[in-house]
Amino acid sequence: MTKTFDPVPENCRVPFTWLDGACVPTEQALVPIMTHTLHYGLGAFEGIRAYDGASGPAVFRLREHLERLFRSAALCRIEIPFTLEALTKGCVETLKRNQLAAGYLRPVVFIDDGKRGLGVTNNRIRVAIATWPWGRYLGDEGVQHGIRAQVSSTVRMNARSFLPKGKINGQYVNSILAKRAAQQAGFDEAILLDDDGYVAEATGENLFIVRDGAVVTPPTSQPILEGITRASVIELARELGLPVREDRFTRDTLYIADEVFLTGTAAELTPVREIDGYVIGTGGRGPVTERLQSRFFDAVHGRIAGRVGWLTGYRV
Ligand code: PPE
Repeated sequence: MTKTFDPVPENCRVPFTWLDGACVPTEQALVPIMTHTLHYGLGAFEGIRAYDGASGPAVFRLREHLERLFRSAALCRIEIPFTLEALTKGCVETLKRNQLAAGYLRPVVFIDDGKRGLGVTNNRIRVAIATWPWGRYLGDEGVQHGIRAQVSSTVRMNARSFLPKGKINGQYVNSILAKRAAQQAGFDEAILLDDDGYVAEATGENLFIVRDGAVVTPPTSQPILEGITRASVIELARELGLPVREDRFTRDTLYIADEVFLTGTAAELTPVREIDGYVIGTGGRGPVTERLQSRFFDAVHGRIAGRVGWLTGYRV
């Protein structure tokens, strides 16, 4: 069987990419083969979405995402050679130059070629901001009716060996191994447990369950990414008067939950309708999930007056 691949990378469909301080034509935004981060994975990145909302295009929680980028880099002992303000401008400029009223932004901080080997300390730190239009990460069908997930035999990396609070490039091997195994087994997504057997998160999403009307998600004391969508959904749920708890729970609790959903910038708010063959609730998008999802989409689209502070508007 011959394998086909798409010869045009998704971000090359936009004309400009920000690299080391300015937008350049995307075909010129290239890196050397011996880029340190390509070989060893030490680097930091973000995923940010812009939506064409009620008052025009706006980036959702840009500041929080860039603050996390700085924290992730600091965890790597990498100093980003730009200020938060410069990267804020860079993100907005990248969207504007590409005339994107909505899209996904991917800032990435990486170590350049220079000295070779693990122990390099003075290689240049580079920063790129790519962007592309990105539809529903787990499919239109997934957002509406839910996806099918597998509890992975791959365990979420622990904080003794890794830095789960950092969005660090190489750490994603953990997620991708789980994701590929799940896909090969015919599932859409993998859910990872932590070392102690408690549910941690999915491969690129935080996880919530709904049980007896309460919304429950693993606490940040577990080895999970402190998701910005997670934090936003917690706030929105409380605003709606729903009881929200950050509590540990095990795999069996997932199977008997009334509802399960995932949150992430890429995945937005996606219901899970089946896990390991167990049908969750009624096997579709549950009522609490639907309420929160619609509230979340209202927030990102600037339809909640009290939440426009989450948005950085721009013009294309
Ligand atoms: N956990 C992990 C491991 C994770 O990678 C993400 C984001 C989240 C939780 C949710 O975080 P937040 O986006 O702040 O709500 N995953 C990004 C990567 C997606 C990709 O395929 O790459 C994202 O959603 O942008």
